Amino acid sequence: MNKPIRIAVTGAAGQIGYSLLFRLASGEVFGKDTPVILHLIELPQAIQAAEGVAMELHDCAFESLHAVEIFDNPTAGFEGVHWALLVGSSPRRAGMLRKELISINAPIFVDQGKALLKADTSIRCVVVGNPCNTNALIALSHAQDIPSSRFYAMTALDETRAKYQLADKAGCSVKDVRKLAIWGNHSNTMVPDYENTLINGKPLREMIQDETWLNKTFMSTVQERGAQIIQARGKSSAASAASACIHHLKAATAITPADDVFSAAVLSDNNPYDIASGLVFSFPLQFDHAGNHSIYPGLAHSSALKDKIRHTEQDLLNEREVVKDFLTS
Ligand code: NAX
Repeated sequence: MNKPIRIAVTGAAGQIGYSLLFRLASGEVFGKDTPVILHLIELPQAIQAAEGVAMELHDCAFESLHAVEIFDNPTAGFEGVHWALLVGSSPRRAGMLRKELISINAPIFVDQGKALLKADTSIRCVVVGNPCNTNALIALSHAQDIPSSRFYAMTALDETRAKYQLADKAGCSVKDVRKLAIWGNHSNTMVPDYENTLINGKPLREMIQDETWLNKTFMSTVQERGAQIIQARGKSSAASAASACIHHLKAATAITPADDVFSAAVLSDNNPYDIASGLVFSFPLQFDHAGNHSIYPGLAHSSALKDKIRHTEQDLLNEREVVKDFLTS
């Protein structure tokens, strides 16, 4: 047996938590020989629901699930953890502006950033709770002893949404779609980069020549997918978001193939694409054997796509302005 791995999940009794925890417990990510200890972190009023989730986790009798511990605060909940998955956040209510949502969530991520200092020295953190890029920026700014390169905001769901659309249009398998980068904010300004995507190792445009579909239908389908799902299901994406989080963990713990990239939002300092510093911005990444990432360099863009990337950069600059009082200098 390997050494146990402790994984904290905030918002453990929420929709995404309900899909994510079972897949973490199953051994799917870290292997069946790695015991998993889950830290379920919830608000005090949702602890009873978290206890119900814990019962169900035990009832699955997963061989790799070593223990489930429940916490009503991040300071105790993050103690000794190797991965922190920050899923919980305050939801957007009817009539609430995005700016208000950002301000309500900011203090949560100040506290969680500070609490992460209790984690294992190897801690890596994935922020899922929205607005995830800006929440990650706040958390990393308050966890200054932890290298900022260990913080990601999740854009893997945007990547898998885009991958499916392109595979469906090209009539190929999703595994044939490679080098699909997601740029910027996990909001409807995010840019799925079809210009650099490969299908079966060839430029995508050799397979898909329908420019109107690419520029309009594809782009808006991916950017608006979250809203479409809410409209159809009456609830936001949950199983697909949990699946994307699993996908992120697998990608971040394996060497990225040379002909592929994996997208996640990371601190933009010293990036090779002239994006402003001090943002948590989604880039195409490659991971090495030690779990360190580098931003994949040298991708070229048309002026139309460059404009879209500038627009999502501005979106993040605006969000940063809203939370400037919650950032450490
Ligand atoms: P739910 O409302 O079902 O669950 C959220 C849970 O978080 C609740 O149980 C709540 O009690 C808990 N919570 C709230 N504040 C907390 C805190 N300070 N500490 C611990 N727990 C806390 O939401 P769910 O559908 O699970 O979505 C969670 C977050 O993921 C939302 O912010 C949502 O917008 C975001 N998403 C992010 C995605 C991404 O790709 N990055 C996609 C899916 C999703 O929209």
